[in-house]
Amino acid sequence: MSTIDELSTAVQKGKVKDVLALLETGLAEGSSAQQLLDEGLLKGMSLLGVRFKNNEVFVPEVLVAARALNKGSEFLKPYLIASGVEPKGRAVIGTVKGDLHDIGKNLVKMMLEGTGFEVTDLGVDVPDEQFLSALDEYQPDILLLSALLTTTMGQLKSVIDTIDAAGGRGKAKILVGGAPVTADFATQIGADGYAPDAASAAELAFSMLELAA
Ligand code: B1M
Repeated sequence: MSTIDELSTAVQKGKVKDVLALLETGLAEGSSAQQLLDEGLLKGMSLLGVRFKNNEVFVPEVLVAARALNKGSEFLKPYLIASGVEPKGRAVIGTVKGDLHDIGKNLVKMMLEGTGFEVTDLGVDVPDEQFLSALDEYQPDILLLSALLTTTMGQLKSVIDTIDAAGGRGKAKILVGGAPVTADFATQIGADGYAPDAASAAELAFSMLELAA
């Protein structure tokens, strides 16, 4: 089995030590950090996701796999992002209320840091009011909202409505994303932008910052 395939298997089994060792081996063999992330770590989680959907594995197994994936992507962080980037803007990110998924959010955060954002992470299951108060507390240029469930997509609108009702609109650009979210949905709920993946979220945030400058 190739190192990348072993990596995918180690994520599915939630073996943190093996994941870290295989990442070192993969880098030493000449694989790129992006390849190890996409074809190893994320592919492993995607395969596990299919088994999760088919009720072949359950929440505890998926949780240990998520932990292994998060540890693995933290390890890859210095290889994925340019070092020594000066902070160019501020961002606040979080997963909306009712939603505990954080792997995608963590990747978006990592990419934002790589493009020179100072990022405050509010975590998961974040109430609308906390996003609202973060606008004054951290004064971000960009507010990023992540939702992974069809049942929590509506919460994106609820956060935007809460900010609008409090007169907070215009304090920061609001970007939304997550697997079930689409560009059309983002427009419908009045978001300022949508990105399908972590790298394009960072690019879009950066271009919004440049436009505002
Ligand atoms: Co959940 N889960 N889960 N889960 N889980 C999904 C999302 C699901 C598709 C699985 C399935 O049934 N096939 C399904 C959702 C179905 C739906 O709504 N249509 C599902 C379900 C149903 C559930 C529960 C309800 C299961 C249950 O309890 N019966 C439950 C809900 C809990 C809750 O949130 N309240 C639940 C729980 C969990 C765990 C806690 C066990 C765990 C999360 C652990 C964690 O995150 N720390 C988990 C996981 C890991 C998954 C899967 C397997 C993997 C998700 C993931 O991290 N993918 C997932 C199945 C799958 O995706 N194949 C599944 C990798 C990650 C990199 O991708 O997050 O999409 P993603 O991020 C992408 C883009 O979406 C984008 O960038 C990233 C890539 O670059 N992106 C943004 C994300 N946020 C962005 C923000 C942006 C821009 C882009 O700008 C602001």
